[in-house]
Amino acid sequence: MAHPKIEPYDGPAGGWGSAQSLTEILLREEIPVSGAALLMKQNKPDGFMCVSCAWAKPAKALTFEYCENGAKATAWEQTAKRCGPDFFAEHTVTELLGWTDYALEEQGRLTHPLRYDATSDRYVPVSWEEATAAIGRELRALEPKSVVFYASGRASLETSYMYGLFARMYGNNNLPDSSNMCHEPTSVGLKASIGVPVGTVVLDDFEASDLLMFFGQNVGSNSPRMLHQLQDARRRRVPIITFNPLRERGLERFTNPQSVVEMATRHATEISTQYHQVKAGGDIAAITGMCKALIAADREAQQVGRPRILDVSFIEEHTHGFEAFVAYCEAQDWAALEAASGLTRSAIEAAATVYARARAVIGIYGMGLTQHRKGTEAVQMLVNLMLLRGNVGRKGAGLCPVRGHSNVQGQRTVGITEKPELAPLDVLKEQYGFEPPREKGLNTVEACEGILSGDVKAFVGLGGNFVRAIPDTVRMEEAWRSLRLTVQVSTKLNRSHLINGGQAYILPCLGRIEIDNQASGPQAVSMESSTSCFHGSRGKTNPVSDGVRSEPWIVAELAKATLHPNPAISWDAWVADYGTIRDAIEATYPAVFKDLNGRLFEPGGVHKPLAARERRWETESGKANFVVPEGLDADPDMPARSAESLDLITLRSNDQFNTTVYGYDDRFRGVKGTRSILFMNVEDMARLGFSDGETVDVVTEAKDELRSVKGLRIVVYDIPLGNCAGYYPELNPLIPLWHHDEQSKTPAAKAIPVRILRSAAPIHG
Ligand SMILES: Nc1nc2c(c(=O)[nH]1)N[C@H]1C(S)=C(S)[C@@H](COP(=O)(O)OP(=O)(O)OC[C@H]3O[C@@H](n4cnc5c(=O)[nH]c(N)nc54)[C@H](O)[C@@H]3O)O[C@H]1N2
Ligand SMILES: Nc1nc2c(c(=O)[nH]1)N[C@H]1C(S)=C(S)[C@@H](COP(=O)(O)OP(=O)(O)OC[C@H]3O[C@@H](n4cnc5c(=O)[nH]c(N)nc54)[C@H](O)[C@@H]3O)O[C@H]1N2
Ligand SMILES: [Mo]
Repeated sequence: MAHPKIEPYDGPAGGWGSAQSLTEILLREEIPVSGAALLMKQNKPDGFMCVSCAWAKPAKALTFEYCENGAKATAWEQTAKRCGPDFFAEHTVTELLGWTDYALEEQGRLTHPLRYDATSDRYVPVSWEEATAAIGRELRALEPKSVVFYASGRASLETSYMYGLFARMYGNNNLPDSSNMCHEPTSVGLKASIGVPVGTVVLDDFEASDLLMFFGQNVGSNSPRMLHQLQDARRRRVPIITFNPLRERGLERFTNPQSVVEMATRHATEISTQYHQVKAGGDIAAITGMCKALIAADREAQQVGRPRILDVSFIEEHTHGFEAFVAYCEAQDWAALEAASGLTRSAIEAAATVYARARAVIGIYGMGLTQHRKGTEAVQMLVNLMLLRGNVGRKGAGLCPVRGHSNVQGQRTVGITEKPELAPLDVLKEQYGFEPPREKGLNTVEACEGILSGDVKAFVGLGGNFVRAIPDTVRMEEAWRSLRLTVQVSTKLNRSHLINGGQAYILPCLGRIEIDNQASGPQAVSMESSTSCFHGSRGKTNPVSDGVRSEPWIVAELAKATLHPNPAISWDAWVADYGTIRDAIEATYPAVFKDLNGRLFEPGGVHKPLAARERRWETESGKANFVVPEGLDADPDMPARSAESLDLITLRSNDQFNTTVYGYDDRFRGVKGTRSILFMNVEDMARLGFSDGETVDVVTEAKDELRSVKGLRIVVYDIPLGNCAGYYPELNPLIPLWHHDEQSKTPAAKAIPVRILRSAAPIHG
């Protein structure tokens, strides 16, 4: 690896930096020409849906409806490199464990089903028949409650529906998914507050909005196509207010790489009109302050006979809990709000002033809001702010959680959930004539607890890199080895394959970009975007190898090998024609998926009906609920913190998709050639006696065992006092498993109490 370089980057998001970074990856993956032609089909009606983020796909697509990172994801999946049996013959699993995440995936696409052979410590080729039969045998021998069926959020609606059904027919609701580590506070918080577990805005709302607010979402790296909506909004002089501890480039300025004029003139649009560097976990306090300011301004308006600030008729007709919420806000003291948010009263009031003037506001948020001990309360606090001025269920206004994986929201819609009440079990019972399990299943954190305690004995993963994505990686890796069976359906080699159970299988699958030929011809699949629109997707390139199979095929074979035959299901017929899976989905959810097959390629997608958009509140109170948080503290039950303690934020770079590391540069943050970084405030650094560029170790300040990551290089950075930041997944060993959102159990990856130690042994890389 080249020498790491740290130097501030002053280019905009998008722009020439983006064009160059994209060219580099196309060349590295050895697909410059076909890659470029392929990208023209990305996110278009009748094309394929990007395998990167879940951002909405417009009805009128741009010529290039993709972004730097979506294109990188396509290049990464469509690489010319292959990782077949020869590779595994050459390398033992023990050897591969010493490789980086980058090096593992960089071997290219997996081409053959593989079985772990303990004698040679290698993965060896196995036939599909043998693999599925052996897995079926093991699963039949196990107690169903001891098996976990994980899903990362990429698999299609069709695959996910079959997978959930398979788990339930097998006998459990142990269906954790990546959203348990991601937007679960959205599913829990929005459901309780406004009666829908998902965002309420659609793409058109952006055109009608006159204020956008961003809380903890890094648009420039993680959903760059959204920058077009932001640029349009700024052209209409719509203000954008951002709350983020870090000054993220995409939230500062953007040059549209698809605009010849902008590229030639190096013109950049300013994105945020106010940028508040809130402390990690300080959002509840910041938003409370805004609400307090609005309530005060409303009282004042009332006294002098000016128009009200609060939307009183909306509050009366549509909400519950208003008085208690007002009492809570008024009881808060500004000094405490300032301390907990890290913002000044005047900064918070400035945000409130702009909010009070706007007619239609969209509240956009991501992991900065959800991945906290009080993540669900933070989401609900944002809802409170929106309710004060009736900003839900109105054109141009609403909540916009930016979902992660391209079909993570859709998986939940078709039954991937550990919560039995969220799946239509009675319908499934009727439709397929079996008795679905009614007991609550395991979510991600509970599955980890089960693995630690030994109650969980087998793990099946539909995509993802579970062992790397979860908290407490070192402890979890150790416990993982005692699993009896691990099965990973995957496209590329990752660490979860190498921490194998007693019996371990890697089942390589087709990616969404590839043509999926079945008995009735080439198949389409479907997914759901962040804005609850269903889209069809057709593969365009030849399969990477004859050895791989489609995800629906693999799930069907596993089901057939495990379950008793059921006359109400022909897994083979489903695989022969995915349209019949969509018919089955429609039969299970008739209101949601009405005529899914007929409308699969409608430009702009098929909207899922959402009660809250029409101001129907499917909550316990029958109203939209104001929810009073328990307190301002983002981390309620940490022991007394030492003076050396900092809150660590784990982040994505601009060169990764979750645990998939595309490269070692984080252009926007000025880091080149390394991911072993600790961003620190210059004053904290001086106060604690460290210097810029020094190598340090980081330990978790936790009541139980010692957790540490060694050999991080300090980079002085513009970050609030008391906070520091570094990259996920390298820092996951620092997150205690118990350090999760109290309500949704989403690991709290954004404010981990840590201490920094002078490094015993410098390690670079
Ligand atoms: N290219 C690319 N695209 C992706 C992904 C990827 O890895 N790469 N991942 C996908 C997935 S699964 C997801 S979930 C999304 C994730 O996308 P994001 O939701 O953007 O997640 P993070 O990168 O973790 O960044 C969170 C942001 O929150 C800020 N932040 C941290 N703590 C706080 C806080 O306490 N308060 C506030 N207000 N802000 C805070 C951070 O500075 C950062 O800018 O992106 C998806 N899209
Ligand atoms: N510290 C910290 N931890 C975090 C986070 C954080 O911000 N900080 N973020 C959390 C979040 S938001 C998420 S969503 C999780 C992500 O957790 P996961 O979804 O489990 O992880 P990914 O890195 O997205 O999974 C990558 C792997 O998926 C496989 N894959 C890729 N495409 C396909 C496909 O089409 N089909 C199949 N079957 N497999 C495929 C490849 O083998 C690849 O190696 O991580 C969480 N962990
Ligand atoms: Mo995510």
